[in-house]
Amino acid sequence: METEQRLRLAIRDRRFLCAYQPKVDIYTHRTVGLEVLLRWRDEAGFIQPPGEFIGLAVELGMINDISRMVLDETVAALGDIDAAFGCGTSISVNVAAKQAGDIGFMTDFAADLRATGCPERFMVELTEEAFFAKSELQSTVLPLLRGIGTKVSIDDFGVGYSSLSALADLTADEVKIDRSFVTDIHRRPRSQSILKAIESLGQALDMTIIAEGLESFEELTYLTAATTIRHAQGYYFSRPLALDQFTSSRTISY
Ligand code: G
Ligand code: G
Ligand code: MN
Ligand code: NA
Repeated sequence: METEQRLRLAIRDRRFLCAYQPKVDIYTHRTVGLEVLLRWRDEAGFIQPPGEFIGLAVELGMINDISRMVLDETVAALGDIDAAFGCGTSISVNVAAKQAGDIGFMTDFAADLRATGCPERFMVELTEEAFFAKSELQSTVLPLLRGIGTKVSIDDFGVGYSSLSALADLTADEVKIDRSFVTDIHRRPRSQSILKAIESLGQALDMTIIAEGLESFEELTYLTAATTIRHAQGYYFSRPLALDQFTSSRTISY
């Protein structure tokens, strides 16, 4: 069967599951938030990462249905999330750039967030590309989200289209430093310079800074010794896991 048809059936049958990856305070090792990362359980029972099917879903106009499913699943899991991580844990959901440019969808999505009864617990992760397109995002969507208390994060920062001056125009609560600058940061002076620049900009603009893709103790040590960055996310702390994996001793990552 063609991937398109398989994806259609997967949406119809809701064959998706959410993996959660902690955002961690690197000083206390406390989980401050969770990023929701979608997985597809295919017909053969294999778990497919979103890399390819998200792109296809965007192309085929199916991504908005998927996003609603993600939000539904996450809302249904809030009780378990609170039990595992505490009541204040924020929940980050990814929104593709193309969705962010769809004002109709974003308006509905904001209404769905509000309907959860706790929109202030959610954060929406948008890539630079979404911000770069500007359009009505800045004038309509971001104020809408801000109005209901939902936070906004700039994902994969540093590899997209925005210049540092474009960042100055943005109003976001968090900036996630792309993992390409975090990998081996302790022995890559150029990455260190870029990270420092993002750090001071983030500070000046009052955004929380989070380092993505942290995998090693050496990277962690660099962050604590040489920067003021306090939050990180990556395999060093945890892979994206099903919620029940955080509370059981068996850990199967996907
Ligand atoms: O886990 P990783 O392979 O888990 O994710 C790959 C890409 O898929 C990332 O860029 C991530 O932002 C994106 N992604 C994961 N879940 C979702 C989702 O629910 N919606 C959208 N639009 N993108 C997602
Ligand atoms: O939304 P975003 O594009 O940032 O998606 C995050 C992606 O990064 C997901 O595919 C997730 O599985 C992946 N990821 C999370 N932590 C790590 C890490 O420490 N190393 C690597 N290589 N990938 C990671
Ligand atoms: Mn993300
Ligand atoms: Na990212």
